[in-house]
Amino acid sequence: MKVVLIHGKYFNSWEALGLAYIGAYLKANMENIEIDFYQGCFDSIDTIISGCRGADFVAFSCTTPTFPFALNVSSELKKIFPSIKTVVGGYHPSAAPNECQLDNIDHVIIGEGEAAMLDLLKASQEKVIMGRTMDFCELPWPDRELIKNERNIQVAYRDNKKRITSFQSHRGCPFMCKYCADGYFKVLYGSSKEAPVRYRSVGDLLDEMQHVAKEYKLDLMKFTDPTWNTNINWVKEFCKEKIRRNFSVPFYPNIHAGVCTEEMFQLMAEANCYEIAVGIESGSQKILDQIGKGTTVEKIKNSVMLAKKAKLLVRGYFILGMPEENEEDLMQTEKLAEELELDEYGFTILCPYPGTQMYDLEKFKSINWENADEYSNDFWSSNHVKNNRLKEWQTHFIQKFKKKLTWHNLAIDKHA
Ligand code: B12
Repeated sequence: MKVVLIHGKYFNSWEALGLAYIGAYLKANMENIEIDFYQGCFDSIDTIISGCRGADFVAFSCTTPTFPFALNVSSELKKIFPSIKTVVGGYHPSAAPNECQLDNIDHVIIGEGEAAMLDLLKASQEKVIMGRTMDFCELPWPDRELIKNERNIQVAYRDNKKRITSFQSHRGCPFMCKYCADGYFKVLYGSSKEAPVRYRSVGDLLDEMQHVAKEYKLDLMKFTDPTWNTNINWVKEFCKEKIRRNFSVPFYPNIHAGVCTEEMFQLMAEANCYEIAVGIESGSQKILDQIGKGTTVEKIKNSVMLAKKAKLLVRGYFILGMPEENEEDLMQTEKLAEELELDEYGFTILCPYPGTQMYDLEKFKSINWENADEYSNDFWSSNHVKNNRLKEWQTHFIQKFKKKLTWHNLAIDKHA
């Protein structure tokens, strides 16, 4: 059987880790399977289509912005190879399965894709398939050769002068943030809102990291986990084991400010954590409470102070335009941003992607999601602040923190 896995077209220094897991799982559990991989930001549509010749299944990994690409390629494919079965999976199909049941899509998979893909290849004829949660002990390491990880590392090197790639340390998120598809609705887990958090064993994760760091000569390791420190004991165990192994390649995780201690940051620094990224979102306690962030302004201040004390670099992300946000809340965000004196700043405007509590199918029917995002968002307004005013605020923040912007905000600034 021939299967082709396709990752969307999106500027990308991040590898298609989800497809690398699926590819590895299929190879481990099926005999006589040939798997190819293409990624829209590196491979032309012609290359992808000719690579699909002879395929039984062509499966696309889709976020909302990359779903139109999948639709386009599958329509082209069906014209040339009508017998190929097309499959979509990932966050967009999981969040909006009904909107994905279209003419040129044969199967829609909701949730984690490894076991569901295997079932589909072996027998299932269902149009919509519900994936099951996977335990790390049944998952082989992601197949980085299959997904041509070196290409992504080269993009990272071009942009940062560092060879960087990412790892997954756990699945599921215990937080309930309303603006995140992994938070309030937990879209990979159906409507049950139950997302059992599964941690990888520290030993297995570090084995993979050491292997990949050596094989790909990494300078820095990132994590795909939207929040890396959901369990302080796990973090401490990871750091202690990394130190014990004398494994010195630096790492860079996303940190939730509500779950930090001085000891945790000190250990992270000792384990060679290079920088942390913190989703601060807002300086207004009212807004933090409304979005279900699970932390307080005081905890944010304290955690940033402790991280700096441990000599970690701190990047902070802020989201403007939460539903109940008003001018006063935005002023509080500005005050907090100044006070924290971060090393890097990112300022976005809320984007109500499917799977977030702010998504409204009727209201956002005409949005072209390929171009709409939180960095240059032309349509979202809070209940009190109109879109053009939110954009003024974003420009104001960008100007104010000009010397310390993340690359994505810098790119907008250059085009302004
Ligand atoms: C790391 C990350 C990124 C990286 C890129 C990751 C990549 N490889 O492309 C960066 C920082 C660049 C990024 C950018 C963006 N991201 Co992002 N990102 C994430 C994050 C934190 C982790 C994704 C990840 O790698 N997970 C680990 C891998 C192993 O799992 P996975 O990819 O989810 O794959 C599993 C399942 O989804 C499923 N699956 C995936 N593909 C397929 C395909 C098939 C056929 C099947 C059957 C199953 C399947 O099975 C996999 C294995 O179990 C998620 C949130 C999260 N908690 O996961 C948001 C998330 C996916 N991102 C999101 C968004 C919106 C974006 C951006 C649009 C933001 C922006 N404007 O910049 C872009 C779009 C990027 C894109 N490629 O489409 C949203 C998607 C919501 C939606 N409705 O689509 C998420 C859910 C966060 C959120 N805000 O809610 N992102």
